[in-house]
Amino acid sequence: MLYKSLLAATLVMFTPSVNAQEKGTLKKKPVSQPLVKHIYTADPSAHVFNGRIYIYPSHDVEAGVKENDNGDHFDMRDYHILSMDSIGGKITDHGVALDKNDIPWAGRQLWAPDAAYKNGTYYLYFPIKDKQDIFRIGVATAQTPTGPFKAEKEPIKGSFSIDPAVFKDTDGSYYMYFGGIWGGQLQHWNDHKYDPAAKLKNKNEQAILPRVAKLSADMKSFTEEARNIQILDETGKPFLESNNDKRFFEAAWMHKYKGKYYFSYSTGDTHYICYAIGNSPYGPFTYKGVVLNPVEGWTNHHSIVEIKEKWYIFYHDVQLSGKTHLRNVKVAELRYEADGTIQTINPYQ
Ligand code: FUB
Repeated sequence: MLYKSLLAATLVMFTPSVNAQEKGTLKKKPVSQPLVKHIYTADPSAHVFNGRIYIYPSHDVEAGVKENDNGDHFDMRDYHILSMDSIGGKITDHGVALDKNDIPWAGRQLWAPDAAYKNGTYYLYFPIKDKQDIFRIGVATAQTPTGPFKAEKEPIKGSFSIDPAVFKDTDGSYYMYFGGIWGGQLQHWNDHKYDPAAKLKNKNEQAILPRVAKLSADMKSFTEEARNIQILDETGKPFLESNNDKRFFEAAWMHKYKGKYYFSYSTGDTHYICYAIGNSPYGPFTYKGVVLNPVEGWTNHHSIVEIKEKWYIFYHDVQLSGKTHLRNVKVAELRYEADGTIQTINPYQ
């Protein structure tokens, strides 16, 4: 607690190293600057609670782990929550909100989190590998949006893989969207069972689908077995693995705009944030286009949120470090066309 209150002071901005633009590792001029520079942050899930903007990011660190396709080099150990009054306002780092050593079932790699609020309690949802090295999704609670959060003794029953995104529908129901292929292990989950021998799909097979489950009233369990989310092309066909510039890879997010459900996600190895629109929180969703073009760094991950009648995308790149596992969160305005489609954002000019 003492550590937390000491860190809760408003930030003194300083750069951890010479930034990537100065080093020449950023190829083009970015449209947005890193929101904080004193720590590396990624995968920002933004929410407005009591009129203040809170960002729940991953906290990237240099763990000295060799880079591989499993993402072992993303070896994060805790979360820091950031907040600000308004876009462009002063940012506060609220210190350590949850440490992996305080999660009873945790193994390694604390990846992209999300948060929700219900009836006086804040819920932090997080993926981490368990002691058997299998990704599960956990939940921790606090009485304030910045914690400190207390983790439940076990992961959410029926949860697996990574990147939880919790959406509150206008009828008060909450849904969790999740999943990520490659290092996120989604390819190992078939019929709710983990198959260590399962492989990624071949180019001509149907792409692996993200998952959704409705949350129970206590926000700590699912009311149902996770369902597949269908993402269809404009002719109604599901994507094949070869459609890797449009198929789901990781980083699910859901938002609602003018009564429609917008499911957005990263295409991973082709680095786009795409979106698809549907009429139900369960889908099916029809692919509509690109929200955010590729950023510098391998991963692309985002959240979309309405703040004071404007819409924003929170995302990350590697402007500060030039290294794929040491990212920095950013924000840019997101605009819709009159027909409800989203204008594609170019992160560089
Ligand atoms: O931060 C670790 C992983 O990288 C996230 O879980 C993925 O979405 C990607 O951003």
